[in-house]
Amino acid sequence: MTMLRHTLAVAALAAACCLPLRAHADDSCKLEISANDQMMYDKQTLWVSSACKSVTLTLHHSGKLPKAAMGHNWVLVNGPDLPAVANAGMGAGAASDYVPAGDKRVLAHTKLVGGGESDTVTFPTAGLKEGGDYKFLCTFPGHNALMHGTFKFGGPPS
Ligand SMILES: [Cu+2]
Repeated sequence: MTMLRHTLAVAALAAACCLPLRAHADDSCKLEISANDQMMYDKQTLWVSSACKSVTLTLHHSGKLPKAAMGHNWVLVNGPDLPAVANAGMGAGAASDYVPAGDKRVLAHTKLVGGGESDTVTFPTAGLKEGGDYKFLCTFPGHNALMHGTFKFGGPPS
């Protein structure tokens, strides 16, 4: 009995020890998110391990409407900056994909995509804090009210 309990304890320890190794695999630092013609992302929360030195995110537009009518992008910001970046994005206009050039509040972003298109961005995590308050949004005018979510860097997956 004691022997069995010991064996189980060792097995549990071994499993616990090696789980975080998976976080180092490249694939776990890749994210996918889709947006549609109903002005919705398919995910409200994105998570990556803080072991990721960089993150690669792909935005898919699963709809059919053109970029000018229902364009979507994916913009990463500090939570409190979301409303200001949404406003600044509107001001930047379609030619800039609704992302103000050189805006330090924009931590990462994709291009604006229309129905059937996708875009991928890879960005370093060096400037991100584990457990920080990060949000993502679409800056196409009027979209951020519905199109926003939480980006979690490190901490427990959700
Ligand atoms: Cu959008």
